[in-house]
Amino acid sequence: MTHINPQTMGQQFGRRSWAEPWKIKMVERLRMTTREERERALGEAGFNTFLLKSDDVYIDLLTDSGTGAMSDQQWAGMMLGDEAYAGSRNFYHLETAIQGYYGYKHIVPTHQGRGAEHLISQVAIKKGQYVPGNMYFTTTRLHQELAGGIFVDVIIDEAHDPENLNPFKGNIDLGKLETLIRREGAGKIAYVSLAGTVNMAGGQPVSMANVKDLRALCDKHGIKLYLDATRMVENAFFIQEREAGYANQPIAAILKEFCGHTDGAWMSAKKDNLVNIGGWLAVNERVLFEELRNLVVVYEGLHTYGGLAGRDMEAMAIGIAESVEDAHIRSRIGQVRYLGELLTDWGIPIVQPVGGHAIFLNAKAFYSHLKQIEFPAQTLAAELYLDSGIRSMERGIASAGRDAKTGDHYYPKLELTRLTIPRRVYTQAHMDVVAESVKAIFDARAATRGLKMIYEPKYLRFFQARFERLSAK
Ligand code: P71
Repeated sequence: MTHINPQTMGQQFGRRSWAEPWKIKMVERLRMTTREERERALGEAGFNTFLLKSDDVYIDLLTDSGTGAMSDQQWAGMMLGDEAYAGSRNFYHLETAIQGYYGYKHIVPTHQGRGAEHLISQVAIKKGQYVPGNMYFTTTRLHQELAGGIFVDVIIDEAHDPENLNPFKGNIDLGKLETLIRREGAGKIAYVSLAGTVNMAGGQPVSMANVKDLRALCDKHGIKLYLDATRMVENAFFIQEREAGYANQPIAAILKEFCGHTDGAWMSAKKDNLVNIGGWLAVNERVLFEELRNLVVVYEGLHTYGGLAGRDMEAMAIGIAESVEDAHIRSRIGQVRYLGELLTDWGIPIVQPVGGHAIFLNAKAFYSHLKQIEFPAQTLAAELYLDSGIRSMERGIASAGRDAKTGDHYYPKLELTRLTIPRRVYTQAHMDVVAESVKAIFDARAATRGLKMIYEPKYLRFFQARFERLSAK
């Protein structure tokens, strides 16, 4: 060793360090694998990280969905499950938590986010209506389309540019939305579908100013505004950090104010709400609620459990309260940001600014020698797994699917590989291992070959598609 200049994480970036507002009570062993074992596992999985067995994975960054660690309080809550078929007391705790923290009036529990998406899409979309939104999310758009809706992306152009530093890249372009309303007429718009920290754009937030303007525009035309609240607490953090007037407001207050500008929300509680399973729908309008409450019994379960056990609802109610604590959200996003700062410093192309839940590697820039149809983001996920057993997720051409009318692939501008950080699970040392592995495959990128798809399922193809490595040219 020639030179040692040890620095803490904070010192490396010229600031004081933060640390997690919790300590660890229980640990889960991880299995380490050899390169040969990983070659075999990836081959069997058809180069698709969704098809790997989790026992073959070392650090699992596939998703932050349902992969978080619950607190001792939440585990204690699990023991308080009231497993009555009807009227479980845990449902009323959950209802009170959602009403208190998100501010909506009527609550319908669902087994997870897509259960809620299904219900709201079936009830609020008439065949042939448009559903404008701030970039698509796979399950959200599919449910809107299955209900006969036509999704229209009205996010600001900057969102499609991985290098653009706009602090609120999740914003809706009001001009684009107004053009659609003028062209088609307000009656042809089912509702505006707004998501907090836009997943597919890199976890990019929506500003309070944008939701206020949207509210005014929707009111002018008599259009409803519904929110995908899945990562809305993370969105509130960015408002606190970046938007004038919010620096001294608690996260809980910002969250409630934001939701107050919308007519209702659907939720995958597996993210912000710190549970392993669960979701909900919440609306203010009584008539709509009655319809949703009627439909939930067809697809999910009775309206006081929606496909969940009583204990799951209790854990969710407690998780909601924990999720809006400022110290929690600061350390959660701080960890994501730490990984982002390392990679940025090393010149590795990632989506900027770093968003709330993940680092998105810009696979197009990473493997600039690959064509998009050679699946650069899928290739990157495969190489990262082979190097170190880290599992990531493709968010590019495979995820985008095909145009239902023409049958052609969608060619999304963003071709990304997502390193998604579970909440309260991994340490800073894990982040260092991840960063070094990304650098190793970046340094070896010139020799990397792409993939071809050899099996393609009809719906949400990325989950089960299989690939093969292209032979050397
Ligand atoms: C994520 C997921 C889970 C997922 C879903 C589909 C493909 C791959 C992974 C789920 C979301 C989400 C947003 C913004 C609704 C859902 C569906 N995300 N809205 O990012 O991010 O919720 O999974 O509970 O059904 O890995 P659900």
